[in-house]
Amino acid sequence: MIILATDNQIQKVADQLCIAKSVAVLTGAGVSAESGIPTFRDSLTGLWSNFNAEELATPMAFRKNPELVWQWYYSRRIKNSSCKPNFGHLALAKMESKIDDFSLITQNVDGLHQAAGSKNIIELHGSLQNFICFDNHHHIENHIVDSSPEKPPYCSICGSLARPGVVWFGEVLPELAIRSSMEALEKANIFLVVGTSGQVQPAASFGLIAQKNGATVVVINPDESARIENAIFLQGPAGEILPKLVSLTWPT
Ligand code: BJW
Repeated sequence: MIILATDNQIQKVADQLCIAKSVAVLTGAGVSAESGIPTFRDSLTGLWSNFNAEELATPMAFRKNPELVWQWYYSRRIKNSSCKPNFGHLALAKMESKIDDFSLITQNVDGLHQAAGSKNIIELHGSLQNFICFDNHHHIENHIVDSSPEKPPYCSICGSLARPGVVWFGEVLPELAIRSSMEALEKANIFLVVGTSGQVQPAASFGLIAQKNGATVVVINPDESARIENAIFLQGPAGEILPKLVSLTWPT
C-alpha cells in the first residue's frame, strides 16, 4: 500500500510555492508511469523480458548488436506515440503558466511534457523524436526511421548507422542542457524532484546543488528510496500529488 502525503504536508509546500520567484523542476520516468510508459528500472516485459534496460542503453550495446538496440527503441517509439500526458504533466504545464521564472529539466525522452503544453523544457537525455548517425551525429529524417523497424538505416551523408538521439551511459550530456540546468538551479527558490530514482548522474546530483544554492528541495515519489537528505518528501504518485499541489497553490 502506498502512503500518500497529507493535504497538510502539501499545503506547506504550496505556501512556499506561491511566493517563489523562481522554480525549477527535475522529472524522471515516474512522471510518465501513469501514462502507461514503464519506468526505466521496471523490469522489461513481453518480448523484452530477458533484457536489462541498462545494458541496452549504451554505445557498446549498439556496437555489439545494433539491430537489437534499434528494435528496442523502435518499439518504445511506437508505444510512446499512443501515450498521452497525464495529470502530473498537465499540472506542471499549469505551474509554468503561473510562475514567471520556471524551468522544467527532464531526463525523459518521451515528449509528453511538450504534449502537455510545457514550454521551457530542458531535455537532459535527448529525445526519441530525434535520430542521428552513430559516427558523426548527422540528423536522420523521421520518415527514414519509420520505414525501417527491423534494422537501423544508413546515414545518407556518411553511411554510418542511424541511432536514437538520446544520451547513453558513458556519453556526455548536451552542453547547452547542462548549462541551462545549472542556471536554473542557481536561481531557483524551490526545486521539485519528481519521479526519479536518483541513480543516474549527473541529474542525481541536482538536488544537492540546488540545496547548496539555497533552494528548498521537494521530492515527489511513491517510493521512500527516492528521498534526498534535508529535502521535503511528498510521498505518492506524481499524477495525484502535483495536481493537488497546484490547486492548493492557485485555488482558482
Ligand atoms: C513514480 C511513479 C509515479 C514510479 N509518480 N514517481 C558519477 C559516479 C558514478 C557513475 C557516474 C558518475 N558520473 C557519471 C557516471 C556514469 C553514469 C551513471 O550515472 N551511472 C550510474 C548508473 C551509476 N552516467 C552517465 O554515463 C551519464 N554521462 C555522463 O555523466 O557523462 C560524463 C561521464 C561519463 C562517464 C563517467 C564519468 C562522467 C549519462 C547518463 C545517461 C542516462 N541515459 C538513460 C537512457 C536515456 C535514453 C533512454 O531512455 O533509453 O536515461 S539511462 C536511464 O536512467 C534514462 C533515464 O532518464 C535515467 C534516469 O532514470 P529515472 O528517470 O530516474 O527512472 P527510474 O526508472 O530509475 O526511476 C523511476 C522512479 O519513478 C522511481 O523512483 C519510482 O519510484 C518512481 N515512480 N511511479 C512518481 N506514478
